[in-house]
Amino acid sequence: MGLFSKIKSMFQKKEETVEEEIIETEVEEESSDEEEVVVKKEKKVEKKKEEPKNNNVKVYEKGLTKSRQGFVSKLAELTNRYKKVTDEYFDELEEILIMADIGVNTVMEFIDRLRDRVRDEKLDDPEMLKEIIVDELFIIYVNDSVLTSKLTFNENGPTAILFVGVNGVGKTTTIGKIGYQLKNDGKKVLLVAADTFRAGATAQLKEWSEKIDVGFYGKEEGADPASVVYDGLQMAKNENYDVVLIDTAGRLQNKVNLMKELEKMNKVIDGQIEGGATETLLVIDATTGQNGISQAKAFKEITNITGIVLTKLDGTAKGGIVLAIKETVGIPVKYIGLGEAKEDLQVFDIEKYIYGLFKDMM
Ligand SMILES: Nc1nc2c(ncn2[C@@H]2O[C@H](COP(=O)(O)OP(=O)(O)O)[C@@H](O)[C@H]2O)c(=O)[nH]1
Ligand SMILES: [Mg+2]
Repeated sequence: MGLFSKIKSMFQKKEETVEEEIIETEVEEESSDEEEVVVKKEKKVEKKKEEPKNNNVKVYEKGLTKSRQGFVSKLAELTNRYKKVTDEYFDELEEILIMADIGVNTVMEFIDRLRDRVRDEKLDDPEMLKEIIVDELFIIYVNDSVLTSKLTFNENGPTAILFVGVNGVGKTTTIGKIGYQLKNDGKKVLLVAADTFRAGATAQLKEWSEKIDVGFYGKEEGADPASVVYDGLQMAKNENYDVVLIDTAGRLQNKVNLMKELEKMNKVIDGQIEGGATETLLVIDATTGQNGISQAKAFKEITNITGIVLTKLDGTAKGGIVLAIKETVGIPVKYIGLGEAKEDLQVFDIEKYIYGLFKDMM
């Protein structure tokens, strides 16, 4: 059995158990028309979202709908159209994967590997290739690296987590969402507004702190970000906060300045907390595709990134970008954003992701 089949049977078993619990609705559903079924299924997802700890696969399914409908349906269509695996088949497959923003180099390497397998295993039926394609995409992601979605926490004293990324990618929103999850995990959370550059950024973070009911520290617009971090950490220590989430301004246009600014903030954190910031999370907007990959490369050059948050996956067919990031940047995706609300953030799970992306294909 291939990897995908394993993942599929894993999650479909789970789905069965969930459905058993709501057997009454299930009966009603069977007698109603298709539209009603869709509505009811959506309600189930909503219900799950109220419990952020419940990392249900349905959230992945829903959030990856656009990606699935995009390139996965194209893959299925390709398979139906070709009776035999030919050079033209590979050319078309290559194009579909590039369109899904998997990244040209990744796709080339992937196609080479696929060609080798087709030759070695004497496969010529596109139907059999479908599962191998999924397996190989999975292998690209896992590629003998340790897959750590978990955040590292500081054992003694507050944990500081820096959020970096260009304007508009979803940093502030992500801080709100992560703050919400951490708070639900029983941690005392402080949001620190070190994006003093953009007008309204501080107010926006404050709003989030009120929405999720956690602490907040900020200064006036134009204040020195490092001084905001300093005072924020003082507050965190005095008031026994567990986690400090620090919002920053990601002005990549001026790389040298940004590098200096981040260095200065890190120095302040190092001086206040032994071991410094345990995480620097880079936030990337999935809808920007290859542009997001370039941002990741640029940020990697100027500071030590420990993980990536990929936002707005709900609004794009470019779900393949997760694989491209791992391949080209080598930094694990730790969270994915699947909407604008406080619940719309998931710890990244490659198995659920693959399932959400390909579930209609087999
Ligand atoms: N659909 C969707 N929108 C998002 C997501 N994350 C953030 N946004 C939206 O993206 C916009 C910019 O977010 P913001 O947090 O202000 O970005 P920042 O400039 O990096 O701090 C806002 O309208 C957010 O609601 C997501 O996962 N999905
Ligand atoms: Mg912001």
